[in-house]
Amino acid sequence: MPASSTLVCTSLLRRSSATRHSGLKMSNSHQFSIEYRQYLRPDGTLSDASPELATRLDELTRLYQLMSLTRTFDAKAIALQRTGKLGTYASCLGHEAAHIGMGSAMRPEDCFAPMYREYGAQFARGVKMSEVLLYWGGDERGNDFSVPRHDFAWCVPIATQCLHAAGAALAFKLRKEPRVAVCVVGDGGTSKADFNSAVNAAGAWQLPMVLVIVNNQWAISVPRKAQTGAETLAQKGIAGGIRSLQVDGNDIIAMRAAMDEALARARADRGPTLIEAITYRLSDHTTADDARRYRDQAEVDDAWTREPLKRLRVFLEARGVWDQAREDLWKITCAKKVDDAVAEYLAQPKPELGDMFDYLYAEMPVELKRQREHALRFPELNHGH
Ligand SMILES: Cc1ncc(C[n+]2csc(CCOP(=O)(O)OP(=O)(O)O)c2C)c(N)n1
Ligand SMILES: [Mg+2]
Repeated sequence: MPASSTLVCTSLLRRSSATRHSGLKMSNSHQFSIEYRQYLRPDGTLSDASPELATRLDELTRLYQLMSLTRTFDAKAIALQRTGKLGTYASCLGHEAAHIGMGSAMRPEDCFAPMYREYGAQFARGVKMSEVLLYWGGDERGNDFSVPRHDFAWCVPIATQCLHAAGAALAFKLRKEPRVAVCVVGDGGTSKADFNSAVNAAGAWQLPMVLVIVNNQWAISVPRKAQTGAETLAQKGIAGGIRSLQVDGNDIIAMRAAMDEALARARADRGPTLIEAITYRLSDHTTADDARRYRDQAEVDDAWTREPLKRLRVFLEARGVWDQAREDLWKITCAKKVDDAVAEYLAQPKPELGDMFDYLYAEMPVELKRQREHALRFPELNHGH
């Protein structure tokens, strides 16, 4: 990675001057730099010294198509929720580059530990759109992805997936398998002990792990600034001895290149990486939220000027590999793929009512047995999605 292609931000936290502490031995341990990478600017132009990926127009077109498909899926999922066909749904609007940069860089044998809105990463890995819909429709079988079988299920308890990923990475290391565990956590999630424990484990054992913080500026209604006194979220990795950097999470080229590099290092047993992907949650937190109650529309409008799809489209059009006709055709393809997924989801037979009791305990506790019998006495509960 050419150093000239990066903007280097330096955070210097100095201890008070040595002269005022004469007699005390001072150390310089608080000095560090956080690198920030952006190649594809919001206006679709490319900075100098961009990585080789910027010349791979076929691959970038494929990534654009996947980002666009994910956005079509997202809009449809919200419409399904609004019309009573999904229970609730966490939108990924605005996160497409961060998510697809992650998922597309991974090898099938790597292991992904998602939270709850990284569909783009999962689609890149083969998870089906109908499986995502099934899960948000309240059916846990959606979590049992047909591919990849070894990825973790969605993890709503904030940041716990970081520990799962650290465990998987430790297993890969002990077995000497050239595989990497990738976990994703939100800006809010970095305030949790689970995240910090995972950072500690990854640093102490130099695990083959990539931790991606998707900093979308909000944890439901809590803004990034209220989450932590730390100037960057990336620096939380430095405390654990992990190579850490910031990336423009709306720049697919920077995101993917940073992932490629981090995965290659981890695979070669050269240690973990923490990537803080800076993006913005353009949607409500979930369909159960109304973000207008706590954030200004002006902030959202401003964030739209940096969103990830438009800049990539402008970039591809400027190189003659994309145009309005291709866009129109692709939109039709996306609508068809999403409609097919919705049909597949709606056609799924419901699980048996007893299933929600049956797989928790080897021996069912008496109270649960009683509840199960009670529920089965009302079979009408078992109708319809
Ligand atoms: C342990 C735990 N505490 C609280 C919650 C409720 N909760 C759900 S999402 C969320 C905010 C997460 O914000 P962030 O980590 O920034 O991720 P984002 O939703 O923005 O992607 C919270 C507090 C939870 N799911 N789990
Ligand atoms: Mg967040």
